[in-house]
Amino acid sequence: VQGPVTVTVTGAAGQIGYALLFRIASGHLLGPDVPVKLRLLEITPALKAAEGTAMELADCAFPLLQSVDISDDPRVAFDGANVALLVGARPRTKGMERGDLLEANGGIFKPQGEAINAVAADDIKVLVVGNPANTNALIAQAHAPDVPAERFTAMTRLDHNRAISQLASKLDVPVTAIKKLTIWGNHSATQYPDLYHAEVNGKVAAEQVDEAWLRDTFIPTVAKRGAAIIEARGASSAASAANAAIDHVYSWVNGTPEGDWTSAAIPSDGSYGVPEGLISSFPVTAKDGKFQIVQGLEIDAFSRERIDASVQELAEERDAVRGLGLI
Ligand code: NAX
Repeated sequence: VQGPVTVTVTGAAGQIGYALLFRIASGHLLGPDVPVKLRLLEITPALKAAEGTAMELADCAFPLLQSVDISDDPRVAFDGANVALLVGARPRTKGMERGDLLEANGGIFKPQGEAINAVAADDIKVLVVGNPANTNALIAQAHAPDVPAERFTAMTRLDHNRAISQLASKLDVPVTAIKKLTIWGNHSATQYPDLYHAEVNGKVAAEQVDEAWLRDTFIPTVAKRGAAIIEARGASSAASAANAAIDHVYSWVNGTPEGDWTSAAIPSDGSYGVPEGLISSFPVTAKDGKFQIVQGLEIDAFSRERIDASVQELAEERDAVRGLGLI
């Protein structure tokens, strides 16, 4: 039997936090045999709400949940953390320029990176959910020089799951028929969901749909799904985002199945022409607690153009945070 794993969740009193914590505590993040200690990080005004959530967690009497601690101090919340889910972020408000958004998030992810560097466990794995996720991950990573760079990742698993669901519905097949889907690039409207390497019942997905649907319906539907959810619910994706965060960490820790891969934004090693160090989404497998970029895929001109555009946006975000002195 494995010892307890300490999981820190930031933005714990937010709507994703509310959907996430109960699934972590019930064993879905790490596995049904792994005890969990939860650490919740919130800003001071939200501590009371976090305490309310902790009361509900207690009321579930989850067999795997050993403790819940709440703090507004990153040095306390990340102490001994094995897994950190960085969900809390500064949203873009009306009239906010990109520079202001990046700066506000720098004020969150810089001290969190420093705290992770100082007090987290040696095997810390970080998933950034809070937007702009890829660049927030880059900021946190830059302030944690003692943590191996590849432990900082950002979430594109929700986009991945959305793409699988859209394709399955179009072809009227179960989601389990779809393998090797890839989201490339940034978690933003420029992301590229790739059907040229994806398989449906073992056959190339792009060959089973017409190109106009792929280009004019599928890609924009996946990329703009977040906005469609806001339009319908009056609030942004929460349970599906929490589910994707669970999937990302579960794959990272427990591995991806043979004959399939998933999507995650991880530091580039230069593969597929993505500049080294950018935290960009790739096709990845996971084994022994490590993500690896799937190698050797041929990239056609259609895909190349879209991957390059999204990667270009990531490079611009990196240059902007560099210009602001955040990395
Ligand atoms: P909420 O506004 O409901 O919750 C955010 C919480 O973070 C709040 O409780 C706030 O007090 C807390 N917070 C703010 N600053 C903090 C800090 N410095 N330390 C600790 N906590 C802090 O947002 P929610 O709907 O939960 O979304 C959270 C983030 O996920 C947003 O940035 C959102 O854009 C992002 N998303 C990312 C997705 C992805 O696929 N990567 C999809 C879903 C979601 O939109």
